Amino acid sequence: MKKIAGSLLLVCVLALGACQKPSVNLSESGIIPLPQEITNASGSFTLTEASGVKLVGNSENLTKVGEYLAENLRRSTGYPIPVSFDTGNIILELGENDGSEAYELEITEETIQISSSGEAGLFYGIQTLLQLFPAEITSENKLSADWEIPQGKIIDSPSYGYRGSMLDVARHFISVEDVKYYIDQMAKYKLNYLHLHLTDDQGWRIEIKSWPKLTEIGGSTEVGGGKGGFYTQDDYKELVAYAADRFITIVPEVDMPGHTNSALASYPELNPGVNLPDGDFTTVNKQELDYEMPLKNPQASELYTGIEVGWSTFSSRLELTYAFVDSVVREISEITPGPYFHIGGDESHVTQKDDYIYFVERVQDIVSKYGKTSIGWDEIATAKLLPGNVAQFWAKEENAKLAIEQGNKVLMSPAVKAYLDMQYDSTTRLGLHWAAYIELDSAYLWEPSEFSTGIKKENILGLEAPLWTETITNRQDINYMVFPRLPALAEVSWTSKEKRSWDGFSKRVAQHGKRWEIQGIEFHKSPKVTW
Ligand code: TNX
Repeated sequence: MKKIAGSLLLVCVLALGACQKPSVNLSESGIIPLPQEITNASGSFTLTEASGVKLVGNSENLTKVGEYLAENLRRSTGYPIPVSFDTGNIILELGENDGSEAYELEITEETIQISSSGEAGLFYGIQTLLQLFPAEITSENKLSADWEIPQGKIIDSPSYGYRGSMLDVARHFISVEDVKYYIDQMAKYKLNYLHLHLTDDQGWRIEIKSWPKLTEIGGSTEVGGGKGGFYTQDDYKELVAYAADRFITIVPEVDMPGHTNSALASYPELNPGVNLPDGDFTTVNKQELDYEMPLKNPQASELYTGIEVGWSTFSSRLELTYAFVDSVVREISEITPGPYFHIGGDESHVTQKDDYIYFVERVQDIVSKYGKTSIGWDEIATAKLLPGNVAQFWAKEENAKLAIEQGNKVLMSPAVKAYLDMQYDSTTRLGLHWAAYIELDSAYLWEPSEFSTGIKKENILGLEAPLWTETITNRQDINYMVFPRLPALAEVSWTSKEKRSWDGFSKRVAQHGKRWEIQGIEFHKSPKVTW
């Protein structure tokens, strides 16, 4: 046997590469999320100095999509990889241009062809293709490797339309550069929505031109007392564009009426005040408010750098609150091409129930006036939701069910499965554990449409994995919490339940570990996986 293999090798060497050495099957290449259908064929395709990308079809962004692929191949191979409408052995073929996310990828000895009727589908086909090359393809620097991939065919499409992640840029500010890095990581796993939690008690992170103190004062600190920071509207537009080039839609969140201390610290007049019997005015506990009184002498609250939740609130019966919200929603909506505006609504523990409902209903109207659809944390379903608005299930099943009873959809982010800030186990150096310890197998082993009776597939918009940042301060921390759980959750949202298995995923994720090492990503080496 050894002898035969040896002489085969010799023949191959003599034939200068014309002979195809047996490589791993397409189905063993370690693709995450797992495609719906993989057909193996024998033989392989090899990328060479002469390879190039050929575009077929008609769309504004086709060249950009082709360049994305070429750029990702050039970096590590050092090959020129030209992109043109004339020639090339890697063909990107766009059909109708109907926005489809489904794609087909066919690899023969001579060519690679990715076909889709949507630019997004082509982009996902590209992500699959990049994962087929040896791990070295992910290197930032030129390396030499055998750039060979197995022949075969993949037919693929997503299970859920909304596949997202959230970054809390309020508790600790995250730089434009690091958000772009996160977008790049999300793109590799075919995620398509990035929710930015832009405001919270500890910080206001988005410039509002008509209320400039929000960032000047409210953006000036963060958890632990660091210097905080904020995005100018130009920064935000840059993020929106960077994400769009990777088929990711930004969902901005302004969390209210609770979680609003940074705004209340910036503008005294947003704080409750009251007319005392002696004619003096001061701030008081909201329960004692006379809502009809004009406010005098309101005091700004103090900036906050701790991690308690549920203690701040806007004044629900104060008209100025809605003038404020109107400006904020208008300015952010103007620079947000995506359909959604996230209004927060969680943990408003010091807002009276009727005030909370009144607030949510008025804010939904404002969001709709500016052409956006509201998403809110599951508590918003205690109010009357506008048609099409979405409740993001994080804690309370009964709230998700209230949304469904009203005919609205649910975005699934159950904290016990989808929260990327939960510790893996009691020894994890970062993170919280109020919901659960979430080891990789736990993050992987669930199905959104079976999580709770009463929340069925047709009620679900999709899945989102939030990363809260009370304990997370930099890119290294982010990497440690999201790798390998983000790819696990991406697979839960992309691949249909029948195709998924822990056994298969744990083998594929180990292959990705090698890629992360090449990229310098310090990930959690889950003890459940043989790395
Ligand atoms: C709960 S989840 C919160 C956040 C915290 C998070 C920490 C949600 C809607 N609210 O304010 O950051 O827990 O895990």
